[in-house]
Amino acid sequence: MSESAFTPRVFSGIQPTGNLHLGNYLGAMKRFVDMQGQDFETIYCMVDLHAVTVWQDPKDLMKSTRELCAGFIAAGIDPEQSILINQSQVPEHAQLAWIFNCVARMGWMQRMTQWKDKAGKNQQNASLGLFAYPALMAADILVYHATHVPVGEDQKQHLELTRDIAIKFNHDYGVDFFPETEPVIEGAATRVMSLRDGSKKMSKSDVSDASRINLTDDADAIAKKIRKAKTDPEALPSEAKGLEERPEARNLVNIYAALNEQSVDQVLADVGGKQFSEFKPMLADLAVSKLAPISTEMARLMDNQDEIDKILARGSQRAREITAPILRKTYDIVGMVPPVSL
Ligand code: AQP
Repeated sequence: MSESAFTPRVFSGIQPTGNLHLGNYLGAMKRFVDMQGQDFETIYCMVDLHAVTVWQDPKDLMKSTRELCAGFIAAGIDPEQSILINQSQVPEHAQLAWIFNCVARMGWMQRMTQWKDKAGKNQQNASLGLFAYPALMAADILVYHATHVPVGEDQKQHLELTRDIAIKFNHDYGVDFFPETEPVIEGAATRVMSLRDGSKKMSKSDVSDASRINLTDDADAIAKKIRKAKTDPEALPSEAKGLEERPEARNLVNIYAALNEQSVDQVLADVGGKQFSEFKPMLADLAVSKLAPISTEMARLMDNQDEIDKILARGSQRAREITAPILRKTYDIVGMVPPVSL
């Protein structure tokens, strides 16, 4: 089916697993805010059902979900303009995921690099939910007939699988029902790397807090982490190709470019030839000026949790106006008898 048959609609999500970081902000949240202002309906989700594919302390999960909602709003998501939800309040996500569990093939799931990375050598002991994670992600997206999904580079393979599931469902049932969703992986910071190791992605689960800038870090912590970030002894080059073999330098320049909404070439035209002793304070000032207002606003919103809970409840009401008819139509296609009124 041609994409134009579907309402332009953006869906994306973040796991409420704590330690929301600069990679989540630049790779995902900032992109979500950019897309909110364009010609799309925008739906953003705290994917709590995904979070429990690995153990979560219940109290931490609740706090992290509210904190993530506060983070979305502090970063610029307007809960009137966009729909903000936590996944477990919209049951159609999990219901459609079951259908997709029956469409997706074991071999497809076994090829997922995130499954291999997260289950590691102990796959027999990993949860069934962790294995089926990409089918739930496909349901998150397709239960809205979402046409575009902004994500970081690490989610590319899951989005390819989402398209495979849509194509197989449409083919198996002889329908043109689910769209082939487009990933939107754009900008200078689609893969922000650890500040301690330029070969590793900045990640919530890294044991070293110095590896990431958390959105809850204050100005002093941000400046200190950037000052201590791993670099090399060379001055910055004047062109992007001079960064090819320098992962840590490239990462800091990418972060600067993304925060300052410039291209890497524009940044290097200004800072080429400078030593890190000069560039790092510039980056720290920029990061503090962009991130400190977000952490201050998050803290303010977290003081009013009732308001956050109401935003999520209202979001799920609005979401279900979209998801309930799409799920019902899916069940009709599959041949499930609908309930009649008694
Ligand atoms: N380092 C990153 N650079 C750019 N984008 C990133 N994202 C995550 N890390 C980076 C993007 O953030 C969105 C939400 O990610 P998530 O929380 O759903 O899952 P994740 O990718 O598993 O996050 P982490 O930090 O890497 O967690 P752990 O440590 O648990 O594995 C996605 O769009 C993702 O691309």
